[in-house]
Order: sequence, then structure tokens, then C-alpha cells
Amino acid sequence: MTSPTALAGEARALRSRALGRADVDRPGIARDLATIDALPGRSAYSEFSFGSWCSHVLANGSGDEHDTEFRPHDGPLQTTALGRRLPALMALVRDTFDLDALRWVRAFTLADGLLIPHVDFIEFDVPSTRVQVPLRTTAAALHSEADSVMHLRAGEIWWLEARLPHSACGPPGPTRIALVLDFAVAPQDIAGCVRDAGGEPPEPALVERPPLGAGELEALLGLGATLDARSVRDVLRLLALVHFRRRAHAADCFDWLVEAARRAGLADLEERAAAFRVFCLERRAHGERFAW
Ligand code: YCP
Ligand code: CO
Repeated sequence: MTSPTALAGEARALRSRALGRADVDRPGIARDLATIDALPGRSAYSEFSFGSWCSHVLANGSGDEHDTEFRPHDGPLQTTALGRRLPALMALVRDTFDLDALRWVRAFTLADGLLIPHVDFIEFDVPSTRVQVPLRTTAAALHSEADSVMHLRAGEIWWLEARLPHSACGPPGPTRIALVLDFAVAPQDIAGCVRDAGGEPPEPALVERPPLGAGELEALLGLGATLDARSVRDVLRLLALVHFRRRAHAADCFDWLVEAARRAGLADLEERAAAFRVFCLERRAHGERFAW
């Protein structure tokens, strides 16, 4: 276990903040989660995801559930056909949040998978602020922000600082399902979008990790023997898992991949790895895709 001092140190580093708690065990929610479990997968954001990760749209600016590419908008929030099939979740959103500034309502699912470290909103120049409420999760499902790793418990209402590199991983087993809400306000105003915070915000469940040993880093950088254009996503997935297990920054995986490709003498892959780092963390156009 970790010492309280170490935890306090990590907590200071964390920018994301819990805003309250929602009752995710209320009637109807279990049925809506079963509906989500039965949905077909979607390929949106496949560059960013590994294993089973999926985004389902309950409400957006067009009312079309196939309109999955997140972007800010200034129109009214329109419930999609899928959102209408999930009445308890939509009621939870209405009861918990002020809808004035709410622009997108989505459900992210994750099982036996990983969302690569990335920075959101770099495509856009208007403020957007993201809130997440896990609906079903297991202790090994983790979220990261920069140097910190935490478990978001079911029902916790989190403002997630998506302008810093962040990532998520989920073990095999029951699919993690989270409500993901985007508000057209600046982050400092997000608490005002919560109508019913349900009491005191919870303390973050931070995960302390041991440092990455020098030998371990060398072993990771030596992965070049299996590295080529066909395996690069598998290798990156492994490298991105490391910061959930060892004290490392969410963005370190990109530098390790570049270095592994360099050591293996794979100049083309080294260039693509550096470009993917820029795509995930620094600069991309709206709708831009990435090809390895
Ligand atoms: C989004 N950003 O904000 C996506 C989710 C990673 C990239 C997946 O909708
Ligand atoms: Co994100």
C-alpha cells in the first residue's frame, strides 16, 4: 500500500476533479446497460483504440446516432434514436446536469482494451469541457492523466482534464460503460453545469506504481526484434500499458516507440511513430485519420 504522503503528492499533480456522485443503481439503468451490451461495435476512432473500445451517441447536434465524430456545436441538444432506447440514462443526465450548455451525450464502452494516450479538443478553437460518469466498472479499469493513474468508481461524476495526455485501459471481463458528456463551457465553469452533485465529491482512487527499472526500460526498447509495420500497433499497445503499471507519464510510450524503431534501424517506422505522437498529442485536423 502507499503512504498518505505519496498519495497527497499524486493528488496535487492531478488536474481532473470529482464533482459529485450520481445514483447509477436506480431503476431502469441495468436494462439500458444491457441494451448497450447488445449494440454492434463501431469503428469510429479506431486509430486511438485497441481491443474493444466503442463510442455510442445518445445525443448530439444532429440527432443522428451515426454522426459519431465529436465536434463542438452551438445548436440544441438532439436525442438520437439510440438515446430514445436508453430512457433511464437520459433521465439520469437530465436529473443530474443542467442541460443548457450540454452538447454531446455518449456512452464509451471498454473491455480487454486500451485507449491510447491522447489530447482532446486540439482540432477546435472553442472551449469544450468533458465530464464522465462510470456506470459499470471493475477495479482494474483505469484512467490516466499525465503522471497519475486512477480508478473512477461507478457513479462518480468526474471533470476529466482532456487537454492533458490521458488514457484508459480495461481488463477482460464485464464491459466498462461510462457516460461521457461534453459541455460548451470553460473548465473553470463546469461545476455550475451539475444540478444535483449528490453530496460531497469523492476522494480520487489514485493508483501508486513502482518506478520503471532501468532493466525494464531496456527490455521495452529492445522490442525491435518483433517490430515492423504489421506489429507496430501491438507493440505500442504494450508500451502504452506500462504507465498503468509503472511510474511513467502517459506520453512516454510514444518516445519509447520512436527509440525502439531507431534501435531496430527502422527509419520509416521511426518517422511514423513520431508522426503518431504529434497526431495524438499535439496537432490534427478535424476528421483527420492516421495511417501507419
Ligand atoms: C473524442 N477523442 O473525444 C475522442 C475519443 C479518442 C479521441 C477517443 O470523441
Ligand atoms: Co479523451
